[in-house]
Amino acid sequence: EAVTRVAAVDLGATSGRVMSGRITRDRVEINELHRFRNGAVRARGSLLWDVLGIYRETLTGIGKVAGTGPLHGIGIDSWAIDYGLVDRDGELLGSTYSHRDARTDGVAEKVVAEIGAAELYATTGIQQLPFNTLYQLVAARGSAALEAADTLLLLPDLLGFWLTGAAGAERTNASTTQLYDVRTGEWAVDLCRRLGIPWSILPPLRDPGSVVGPLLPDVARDLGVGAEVPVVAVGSHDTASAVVGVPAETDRFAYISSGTWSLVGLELDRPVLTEEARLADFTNELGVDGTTRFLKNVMGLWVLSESLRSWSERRYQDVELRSLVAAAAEFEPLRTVVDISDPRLLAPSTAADPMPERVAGLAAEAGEPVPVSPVAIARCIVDSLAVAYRRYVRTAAELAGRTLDVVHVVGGGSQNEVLCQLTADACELPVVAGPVEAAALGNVLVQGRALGADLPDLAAMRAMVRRSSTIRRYEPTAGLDWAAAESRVF
Ligand code: LFR
Repeated sequence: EAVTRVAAVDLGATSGRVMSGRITRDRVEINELHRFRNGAVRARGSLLWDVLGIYRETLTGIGKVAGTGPLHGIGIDSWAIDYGLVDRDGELLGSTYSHRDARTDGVAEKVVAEIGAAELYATTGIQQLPFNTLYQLVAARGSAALEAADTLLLLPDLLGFWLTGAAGAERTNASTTQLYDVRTGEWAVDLCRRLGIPWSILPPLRDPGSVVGPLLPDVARDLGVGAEVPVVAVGSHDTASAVVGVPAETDRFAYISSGTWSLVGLELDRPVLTEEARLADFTNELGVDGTTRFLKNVMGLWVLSESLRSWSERRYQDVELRSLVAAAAEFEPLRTVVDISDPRLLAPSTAADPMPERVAGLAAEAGEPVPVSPVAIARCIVDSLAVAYRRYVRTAAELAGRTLDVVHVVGGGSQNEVLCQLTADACELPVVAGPVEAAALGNVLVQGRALGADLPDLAAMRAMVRRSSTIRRYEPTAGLDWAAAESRVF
Protein backbone atom coordinates (compact mmCIF):
# COMPACT_ATOMS: atom_id res chain seq x y z
CA GLU A 1 0.00 0.00 0.00
CA ALA A 2 1.27 3.50 -0.87
CA VAL A 3 1.99 5.52 2.24
CA THR A 4 2.84 9.21 2.15
CA ARG A 5 4.86 10.36 5.12
CA VAL A 6 5.41 14.04 5.82
CA ALA A 7 6.55 16.49 8.48
CA ALA A 8 3.88 19.00 9.51
CA VAL A 9 5.16 22.04 11.38
CA ASP A 10 2.37 23.88 13.21
CA LEU A 11 3.50 27.02 15.02
CA GLY A 12 1.37 28.72 17.62
CA ALA A 13 2.07 31.81 19.66
CA THR A 14 2.60 29.78 22.84
CA SER A 15 3.86 26.46 21.48
CA GLY A 16 5.24 24.97 18.31
CA ARG A 17 4.67 21.37 17.26
CA VAL A 18 6.22 19.14 14.65
CA MET A 19 4.24 16.06 13.69
CA SER A 20 4.96 13.11 11.54
CA GLY A 21 1.94 12.61 9.32
CA ARG A 22 1.03 9.42 7.49
CA ILE A 23 -1.57 9.14 4.78
CA THR A 24 -2.73 5.74 3.65
CA ARG A 25 -5.58 4.94 1.27
CA ASP A 26 -8.30 5.75 3.79
CA ARG A 27 -6.67 7.19 6.89
CA VAL A 28 -4.56 10.09 8.06
CA GLU A 29 -2.50 9.72 11.21
CA ILE A 30 -0.39 12.21 13.06
CA ASN A 31 2.16 11.68 15.74
CA GLU A 32 3.66 14.58 17.68
CA LEU A 33 7.44 14.12 17.67
CA HIS A 34 8.51 17.53 18.85
CA ARG A 35 6.92 20.29 20.91
CA PHE A 36 8.51 23.47 22.17
CA ARG A 37 7.45 26.56 24.04
CA ASN A 38 7.06 29.78 22.14
CA GLY A 39 6.46 33.32 23.26
CA ALA A 40 7.32 36.86 22.35
CA VAL A 41 10.34 38.45 23.99
CA ARG A 42 10.37 42.05 25.21
CA ALA A 43 13.55 43.82 24.12
CA ARG A 44 14.16 47.56 23.94
CA GLY A 45 10.53 48.02 24.87
CA SER A 46 9.24 46.03 21.89
CA LEU A 47 7.56 42.64 21.71
CA LEU A 48 9.56 40.46 19.31
CA TRP A 49 9.61 36.88 18.04
CA ASP A 50 12.68 34.71 18.45
CA VAL A 51 12.55 33.59 14.80
CA LEU A 52 15.92 31.91 14.77
CA GLY A 53 14.96 29.91 17.86
CA ILE A 54 11.72 28.94 16.15
CA TYR A 55 13.69 27.87 13.08
CA ARG A 56 16.10 25.83 15.19
CA GLU A 57 13.21 23.98 16.85
CA THR A 58 11.57 23.49 13.45
CA LEU A 59 14.75 21.85 12.15
CA THR A 60 14.99 19.68 15.28
CA GLY A 61 11.42 18.54 14.74
CA ILE A 62 11.87 17.80 11.04
CA GLY A 63 15.04 15.90 11.90
CA LYS A 64 13.06 13.76 14.36
CA VAL A 65 10.46 12.95 11.69
CA ALA A 66 13.22 12.09 9.20
CA GLY A 67 14.93 9.97 11.84
CA THR A 68 11.92 7.67 12.25
CA GLY A 69 11.14 6.81 8.61
CA PRO A 70 11.03 8.02 5.03
CA LEU A 71 10.21 11.70 4.47
CA HIS A 72 8.24 12.74 1.39
CA GLY A 73 7.45 16.37 2.19
CA ILE A 74 7.54 19.23 4.68
CA GLY A 75 4.79 21.78 5.32
CA ILE A 76 4.68 24.74 7.68
CA ASP A 77 1.73 26.66 9.06
CA SER A 78 1.70 29.34 11.73
CA TRP A 79 -0.25 32.23 13.16
CA ALA A 80 -0.88 34.90 10.56
CA ILE A 81 0.05 38.52 9.97
CA ASP A 82 3.62 38.66 11.33
CA TYR A 83 6.59 38.82 8.98
CA GLY A 84 10.33 39.18 8.67
CA LEU A 85 12.22 41.38 6.23
CA VAL A 86 15.24 40.26 4.23
CA ASP A 87 17.65 42.38 2.21
CA ARG A 88 18.78 41.72 -1.36
CA ASP A 89 21.36 39.22 -0.10
CA GLY A 90 18.67 37.31 1.73
CA GLU A 91 19.90 38.45 5.15
CA LEU A 92 17.32 38.92 7.88
CA LEU A 93 16.87 42.62 8.68
CA GLY A 94 15.83 44.29 11.89
CA SER A 95 13.41 42.72 14.34
CA THR A 96 10.51 40.37 13.79
CA TYR A 97 7.70 42.04 15.68
CA SER A 98 4.81 40.35 17.42
CA HIS A 99 1.40 41.62 16.38
CA ARG A 100 0.80 42.29 20.10
CA ASP A 101 3.47 44.99 20.10
CA ALA A 102 2.23 48.50 20.80
CA ARG A 103 3.82 50.07 17.71
CA THR A 104 0.48 49.87 15.91
CA ASP A 105 -1.45 51.78 18.60
CA GLY A 106 -3.54 54.45 16.86
CA VAL A 107 -2.28 53.54 13.37
CA ALA A 108 -5.49 51.94 12.07
CA GLU A 109 -7.44 55.07 12.92
CA LYS A 110 -5.04 57.21 10.85
CA VAL A 111 -5.22 54.84 7.87
CA VAL A 112 -9.00 54.76 8.04
CA ALA A 113 -9.06 58.55 8.05
CA GLU A 114 -6.84 58.60 4.98
CA ILE A 115 -8.34 55.79 2.88
CA GLY A 116 -11.84 55.42 4.28
CA ALA A 117 -13.20 52.31 5.98
CA ALA A 118 -15.52 51.43 3.10
CA GLU A 119 -12.76 51.42 0.50
CA LEU A 120 -10.39 49.47 2.74
CA TYR A 121 -13.04 46.80 3.20
CA ALA A 122 -14.10 46.74 -0.46
CA THR A 123 -10.47 46.10 -1.45
CA THR A 124 -9.29 43.70 1.22
CA GLY A 125 -12.42 42.32 2.93
CA ILE A 126 -10.48 42.18 6.20
CA GLN A 127 -11.61 42.73 9.80
CA GLN A 128 -10.19 45.84 11.45
CA LEU A 129 -7.63 44.39 13.81
CA PRO A 130 -5.14 46.93 15.11
CA PHE A 131 -2.21 44.68 14.23
CA ASN A 132 -2.95 43.82 10.60
CA THR A 133 0.27 43.67 8.55
CA LEU A 134 -0.87 46.80 6.73
CA TYR A 135 -0.83 48.74 9.99
CA GLN A 136 2.47 47.19 11.08
CA LEU A 137 4.06 48.40 7.84
CA VAL A 138 2.59 51.86 8.20
CA ALA A 139 4.03 51.93 11.73
CA ALA A 140 7.41 50.86 10.32
CA ARG A 141 7.48 53.50 7.56
CA GLY A 142 10.79 55.33 7.49
CA SER A 143 12.58 52.69 9.59
CA ALA A 144 16.05 51.66 8.46
CA ALA A 145 14.99 48.03 8.15
CA LEU A 146 12.04 48.77 5.90
CA GLU A 147 14.16 51.07 3.76
CA ALA A 148 16.79 48.37 3.28
CA ALA A 149 14.26 45.59 2.74
CA ASP A 150 14.15 43.65 -0.49
CA THR A 151 11.47 41.12 0.44
CA LEU A 152 8.79 40.73 3.08
CA LEU A 153 8.23 37.14 4.15
CA LEU A 154 5.35 36.03 6.34
CA LEU A 155 6.56 33.71 9.05
CA PRO A 156 5.97 30.30 7.39
CA ASP A 157 7.37 31.71 4.15
CA LEU A 158 10.46 32.98 6.00
CA LEU A 159 11.12 29.50 7.39
CA GLY A 160 10.42 28.03 3.94
CA PHE A 161 12.94 30.49 2.49
CA TRP A 162 15.59 29.31 4.92
CA LEU A 163 14.84 25.70 4.02
CA THR A 164 14.75 26.13 0.24
CA GLY A 165 16.06 29.55 -0.79
CA ALA A 166 12.73 30.22 -2.55
CA ALA A 167 10.85 33.41 -1.66
CA GLY A 168 7.10 33.76 -2.03
CA ALA A 169 3.86 34.44 -0.23
CA GLU A 170 1.39 31.63 0.27
CA ARG A 171 -2.06 32.92 -0.53
CA THR A 172 -4.12 31.94 2.57
CA ASN A 173 -1.70 33.76 4.83
CA ALA A 174 -1.18 36.66 2.39
CA SER A 175 -4.94 37.24 2.49
CA THR A 176 -4.79 38.05 6.21
CA THR A 177 -2.40 40.97 5.82
CA GLN A 178 -4.93 43.57 4.59
CA LEU A 179 -2.45 44.13 1.74
CA TYR A 180 -4.20 41.59 -0.51
CA ASP A 181 -6.90 42.57 -2.97
CA VAL A 182 -9.64 40.03 -2.45
CA ARG A 183 -11.33 41.04 -5.72
CA THR A 184 -8.36 40.51 -8.02
CA GLY A 185 -6.36 37.94 -6.07
CA GLU A 186 -3.25 40.13 -6.31
CA TRP A 187 -1.41 42.33 -3.85
CA ALA A 188 -3.25 45.62 -3.27
CA VAL A 189 -0.47 47.66 -4.87
CA ASP A 190 -2.48 50.84 -5.22
CA LEU A 191 -3.40 50.83 -1.54
CA CYS A 192 0.28 50.34 -0.64
CA ARG A 193 1.31 53.23 -2.90
CA ARG A 194 -1.14 55.59 -1.34
CA LEU A 195 0.09 54.68 2.13
CA GLY A 196 3.78 54.91 1.29
CA ILE A 197 4.36 51.19 1.78
CA PRO A 198 7.13 49.87 -0.50
CA TRP A 199 4.94 47.41 -2.43
CA SER A 200 7.90 45.99 -4.36
CA ILE A 201 8.91 44.04 -1.23
CA LEU A 202 5.77 41.89 -1.54
CA PRO A 203 6.91 38.61 -3.12
CA PRO A 204 5.08 36.55 -5.77
CA LEU A 205 1.98 34.78 -4.50
CA ARG A 206 1.78 31.02 -4.42
CA ASP A 207 -1.20 28.72 -4.02
CA PRO A 208 -1.61 26.26 -1.17
CA GLY A 209 -0.68 22.85 -2.52
CA SER A 210 2.12 24.16 -4.72
CA VAL A 211 5.72 23.16 -4.16
CA VAL A 212 7.96 25.82 -2.58
CA GLY A 213 11.09 24.02 -3.65
CA PRO A 214 13.54 21.27 -2.79
CA LEU A 215 15.70 21.66 0.31
CA LEU A 216 18.95 23.58 0.03
CA PRO A 217 21.82 21.06 -0.12
CA ASP A 218 23.31 22.09 3.23
CA VAL A 219 19.91 21.95 4.95
CA ALA A 220 19.29 18.48 3.53
CA ARG A 221 22.70 17.36 4.69
CA ASP A 222 22.14 18.69 8.22
CA LEU A 223 18.77 16.95 8.37
CA GLY A 224 20.16 13.73 6.93
CA VAL A 225 17.60 13.59 4.13
CA GLY A 226 17.76 13.75 0.33
CA ALA A 227 17.84 17.25 -1.17
CA GLU A 228 14.88 16.28 -3.37
CA VAL A 229 12.48 16.36 -0.38
CA PRO A 230 10.08 19.18 -1.24
CA VAL A 231 8.75 21.87 1.02
CA VAL A 232 5.07 22.11 0.14
CA ALA A 233 3.06 25.30 0.58
CA VAL A 234 0.14 24.14 2.71
CA GLY A 235 -2.58 26.47 3.91
CA SER A 236 0.25 28.25 5.73
CA HIS A 237 -2.16 30.30 7.84
CA ASP A 238 -2.86 27.96 10.76
CA THR A 239 -6.56 28.79 10.64
CA ALA A 240 -6.72 27.84 6.95
CA SER A 241 -5.16 24.46 7.75
CA ALA A 242 -7.45 24.04 10.77
CA VAL A 243 -10.53 24.61 8.60
CA VAL A 244 -9.35 21.87 6.23
CA GLY A 245 -9.21 19.64 9.32
CA VAL A 246 -12.84 20.33 10.32
CA PRO A 247 -14.66 16.97 10.11
CA ALA A 248 -17.79 18.47 8.55
CA GLU A 249 -20.19 16.20 6.69
CA THR A 250 -22.29 18.84 4.89
CA ASP A 251 -21.91 22.53 4.19
CA ARG A 252 -24.38 23.53 6.89
CA PHE A 253 -21.70 24.07 9.52
CA ALA A 254 -20.00 26.87 11.39
CA TYR A 255 -16.57 26.37 12.88
CA ILE A 256 -14.68 27.71 15.84
CA SER A 257 -10.94 27.26 15.55
CA SER A 258 -10.10 27.56 19.21
CA GLY A 259 -6.55 28.13 20.36
CA THR A 260 -4.92 31.31 21.59
CA TRP A 261 -7.51 33.03 19.38
CA SER A 262 -11.01 31.89 18.53
CA LEU A 263 -11.82 32.16 14.85
CA VAL A 264 -15.57 31.89 14.44
CA GLY A 265 -17.17 31.60 11.03
CA LEU A 266 -18.16 29.82 7.87
CA GLU A 267 -16.58 28.36 4.78
CA LEU A 268 -18.00 30.02 1.67
CA ASP A 269 -17.45 29.97 -2.08
CA ARG A 270 -16.85 33.69 -2.29
CA PRO A 271 -16.28 36.72 -0.07
CA VAL A 272 -19.14 38.66 1.47
CA LEU A 273 -18.25 42.33 0.99
CA THR A 274 -21.60 43.88 1.79
CA GLU A 275 -22.04 46.98 3.90
CA GLU A 276 -23.62 44.78 6.59
CA ALA A 277 -20.53 42.54 6.65
CA ARG A 278 -18.29 45.58 6.93
CA LEU A 279 -20.29 47.06 9.77
CA ALA A 280 -20.30 43.69 11.56
CA ASP A 281 -16.52 43.76 10.89
CA PHE A 282 -16.25 40.22 9.52
CA THR A 283 -13.14 39.07 7.72
CA ASN A 284 -12.87 37.33 4.34
CA GLU A 285 -9.68 35.33 4.46
CA LEU A 286 -8.77 32.82 1.77
CA GLY A 287 -9.07 29.14 2.40
CA VAL A 288 -7.64 26.14 0.63
CA ASP A 289 -9.12 25.33 -2.82
CA GLY A 290 -10.33 28.86 -3.46
CA THR A 291 -12.74 28.94 -0.53
CA THR A 292 -13.38 31.99 1.61
CA ARG A 293 -13.07 31.85 5.38
CA PHE A 294 -15.76 34.27 6.39
CA LEU A 295 -15.10 34.73 10.07
CA LYS A 296 -14.70 36.86 13.12
CA ASN A 297 -11.51 36.94 15.09
CA VAL A 298 -12.37 36.69 18.81
CA MET A 299 -9.74 37.25 21.53
CA GLY A 300 -10.13 33.63 22.67
CA LEU A 301 -8.55 31.55 25.41
CA TRP A 302 -5.64 34.00 25.52
CA VAL A 303 -7.52 35.94 28.18
CA LEU A 304 -7.75 32.85 30.37
CA SER A 305 -4.18 31.70 29.77
CA GLU A 306 -2.80 35.17 30.51
CA SER A 307 -4.91 35.34 33.67
CA LEU A 308 -3.47 31.99 34.77
CA ARG A 309 0.03 33.21 34.07
CA SER A 310 -0.65 36.32 36.09
CA TRP A 311 -2.01 34.37 39.08
CA SER A 312 0.86 31.92 39.06
CA GLU A 313 3.36 34.78 38.96
CA ARG A 314 1.60 36.19 41.99
CA ARG A 315 1.87 32.81 43.71
CA TYR A 316 -1.73 31.67 43.67
CA GLN A 317 -0.08 28.26 43.46
CA ASP A 318 -3.43 26.51 43.56
CA VAL A 319 -4.64 27.92 40.25
CA GLU A 320 -4.42 25.28 37.55
CA LEU A 321 -6.41 25.33 34.29
CA ARG A 322 -8.41 22.12 34.56
CA SER A 323 -9.48 22.49 38.18
CA LEU A 324 -10.18 26.19 37.72
CA VAL A 325 -12.45 25.54 34.74
CA ALA A 326 -14.15 22.71 36.64
CA ALA A 327 -14.79 25.05 39.59
CA ALA A 328 -15.99 27.75 37.20
CA ALA A 329 -18.57 25.30 35.84
CA GLU A 330 -20.16 25.22 39.31
CA PHE A 331 -20.10 29.00 39.68
CA GLU A 332 -23.19 31.16 39.08
CA PRO A 333 -23.68 31.23 35.29
CA LEU A 334 -23.88 34.44 33.26
CA ARG A 335 -23.31 36.56 36.33
CA THR A 336 -20.78 38.76 34.54
CA VAL A 337 -20.35 39.03 30.78
CA VAL A 338 -17.97 41.40 28.99
CA ASP A 339 -16.82 42.10 25.44
CA ILE A 340 -14.07 39.51 25.35
CA SER A 341 -12.60 41.10 22.17
CA ASP A 342 -11.94 44.46 23.80
CA PRO A 343 -8.55 45.63 22.46
CA ARG A 344 -7.39 46.33 26.01
CA LEU A 345 -7.07 42.56 26.46
CA LEU A 346 -4.64 42.25 23.53
CA ALA A 347 -1.33 42.97 25.23
CA PRO A 348 0.36 40.35 27.42
CA SER A 349 -0.37 40.48 31.14
CA THR A 350 2.24 42.33 33.18
CA ALA A 351 2.72 42.95 36.90
CA ALA A 352 1.75 46.59 36.38
CA ASP A 353 -1.28 45.76 34.23
CA PRO A 354 -2.44 42.21 35.05
CA MET A 355 -5.00 40.45 32.86
CA PRO A 356 -7.49 39.50 35.65
CA GLU A 357 -7.72 43.13 36.74
CA ARG A 358 -8.30 44.21 33.15
CA VAL A 359 -11.24 41.78 32.89
CA ALA A 360 -12.64 43.08 36.18
CA GLY A 361 -12.18 46.63 34.90
CA LEU A 362 -14.22 45.91 31.77
CA ALA A 363 -17.01 44.50 33.97
CA ALA A 364 -16.99 47.59 36.18
CA GLU A 365 -17.08 49.86 33.16
CA ALA A 366 -20.05 47.97 31.69
CA GLY A 367 -21.96 48.06 34.99
CA GLU A 368 -21.70 44.28 35.37
CA PRO A 369 -21.06 42.60 38.75
CA VAL A 370 -17.28 42.78 39.20
CA PRO A 371 -15.63 39.33 39.40
CA VAL A 372 -12.89 39.10 42.00
CA SER A 373 -11.80 35.53 42.72
CA PRO A 374 -9.98 33.46 40.07
CA VAL A 375 -13.08 31.24 39.78
CA ALA A 376 -15.35 34.24 39.18
CA ILE A 377 -12.96 35.66 36.60
CA ALA A 378 -12.64 32.30 34.84
CA ARG A 379 -16.43 31.94 34.72
CA CYS A 380 -16.75 35.45 33.33
CA ILE A 381 -14.23 34.59 30.60
CA VAL A 382 -15.89 31.34 29.49
CA ASP A 383 -19.37 32.85 29.64
CA SER A 384 -18.19 35.86 27.65
CA LEU A 385 -16.56 33.60 25.07
CA ALA A 386 -19.77 31.57 24.69
CA VAL A 387 -21.82 34.76 24.32
CA ALA A 388 -19.41 35.99 21.62
CA TYR A 389 -19.62 32.63 19.84
CA ARG A 390 -23.42 32.85 19.85
CA ARG A 391 -23.30 36.36 18.47
CA TYR A 392 -20.85 35.65 15.67
CA VAL A 393 -22.10 32.22 14.59
CA ARG A 394 -25.55 33.71 14.16
CA THR A 395 -24.32 36.90 12.53
CA ALA A 396 -22.15 34.96 10.07
CA ALA A 397 -25.10 32.79 9.06
CA GLU A 398 -27.32 35.83 8.61
CA LEU A 399 -24.76 37.80 6.60
CA ALA A 400 -24.06 34.85 4.33
CA GLY A 401 -27.66 33.68 4.08
CA ARG A 402 -26.87 30.23 5.46
CA THR A 403 -28.76 27.77 7.65
CA LEU A 404 -26.68 25.85 10.17
CA ASP A 405 -27.01 22.36 11.66
CA VAL A 406 -23.85 22.18 13.72
CA VAL A 407 -20.91 24.10 15.17
CA HIS A 408 -17.53 22.37 14.84
CA VAL A 409 -14.97 23.26 17.48
CA VAL A 410 -11.39 22.32 16.58
CA GLY A 411 -8.01 23.07 18.14
CA GLY A 412 -6.84 23.03 21.75
CA GLY A 413 -10.05 24.64 22.99
CA SER A 414 -12.04 21.61 21.79
CA GLN A 415 -10.70 19.82 24.88
CA ASN A 416 -12.36 22.33 27.19
CA GLU A 417 -15.55 20.42 27.98
CA VAL A 418 -17.11 23.23 29.95
CA LEU A 419 -16.64 25.71 27.14
CA CYS A 420 -17.87 23.23 24.50
CA GLN A 421 -21.12 22.63 26.44
CA LEU A 422 -21.63 26.36 26.98
CA THR A 423 -21.00 26.91 23.27
CA ALA A 424 -23.71 24.39 22.34
CA ASP A 425 -26.10 26.00 24.82
CA ALA A 426 -25.32 29.54 23.71
CA CYS A 427 -25.50 28.79 19.97
CA GLU A 428 -28.57 26.55 20.43
CA LEU A 429 -26.87 24.06 18.12
CA PRO A 430 -25.02 20.80 18.62
CA VAL A 431 -21.26 21.20 19.00
CA VAL A 432 -18.95 18.60 17.48
CA ALA A 433 -15.61 18.98 19.24
CA GLY A 434 -12.30 17.82 17.78
CA PRO A 435 -9.87 17.07 16.42
CA VAL A 436 -7.48 18.93 18.69
CA GLU A 437 -4.79 18.97 16.03
CA ALA A 438 -6.97 20.07 13.12
CA ALA A 439 -4.32 22.45 11.78
CA ALA A 440 -1.65 19.75 11.67
CA LEU A 441 -4.11 17.37 9.97
CA GLY A 442 -5.02 19.99 7.38
CA ASN A 443 -1.33 20.61 6.82
CA VAL A 444 -0.66 16.88 6.31
CA LEU A 445 -3.64 16.41 3.97
CA VAL A 446 -2.79 19.31 1.67
CA GLN A 447 0.78 18.02 1.45
CA GLY A 448 -0.52 14.53 0.81
CA ARG A 449 -2.55 15.68 -2.14
CA ALA A 450 0.36 17.67 -3.58
CA LEU A 451 2.45 14.52 -3.31
CA GLY A 452 -0.08 12.37 -5.14
CA ALA A 453 -2.53 11.03 -2.55
CA ASP A 454 -6.06 10.58 -3.88
CA LEU A 455 -7.78 13.49 -2.16
CA PRO A 456 -9.75 15.26 -4.87
CA ASP A 457 -11.46 17.85 -2.70
CA LEU A 458 -12.06 19.16 0.80
CA ALA A 459 -14.91 16.68 1.28
CA ALA A 460 -12.49 13.79 0.70
CA MET A 461 -10.01 15.29 3.17
CA ARG A 462 -12.73 15.76 5.78
CA ALA A 463 -13.92 12.18 5.35
CA MET A 464 -10.35 11.11 6.15
CA VAL A 465 -10.33 13.29 9.25
CA ARG A 466 -13.66 11.81 10.41
CA ARG A 467 -12.40 8.27 10.00
CA SER A 468 -9.18 9.00 11.81
CA SER A 469 -9.90 11.23 14.81
CA THR A 470 -11.67 11.37 18.12
CA ILE A 471 -14.62 13.70 18.10
CA ARG A 472 -17.22 14.32 20.75
CA ARG A 473 -20.73 15.68 20.39
CA TYR A 474 -22.42 18.10 22.82
CA GLU A 475 -26.18 18.62 22.57
CA PRO A 476 -27.53 22.06 23.47
CA THR A 477 -29.35 22.28 26.79
CA ALA A 478 -31.90 24.96 27.62
CA GLY A 479 -32.28 26.90 30.84
CA LEU A 480 -30.15 30.02 30.58
CA ASP A 481 -31.18 33.22 28.85
CA TRP A 482 -28.36 33.60 26.33
CA ALA A 483 -30.26 36.18 24.30
CA ALA A 484 -30.43 38.46 27.35
CA ALA A 485 -26.74 37.89 28.05
CA GLU A 486 -25.92 38.76 24.44
CA SER A 487 -27.80 42.02 24.67
CA ARG A 488 -25.82 42.95 27.79
CA VAL A 489 -22.64 42.89 25.70
CA PHE A 490 -23.59 43.78 22.13
C1 LFR B 1 -4.63 32.10 15.00
C2 LFR B 1 -4.25 33.29 14.16
C3 LFR B 1 -5.45 34.09 13.75
C4 LFR B 1 -4.83 35.44 13.53
C5 LFR B 1 -3.94 35.52 14.73
C6 LFR B 1 -2.79 36.46 14.63
O1 LFR B 1 -3.51 31.44 15.46
O2 LFR B 1 -3.53 32.89 13.02
O3 LFR B 1 -6.13 33.57 12.63
O4 LFR B 1 -5.74 36.47 13.46
O5 LFR B 1 -3.46 34.18 14.90
O6 LFR B 1 -1.93 36.08 13.63
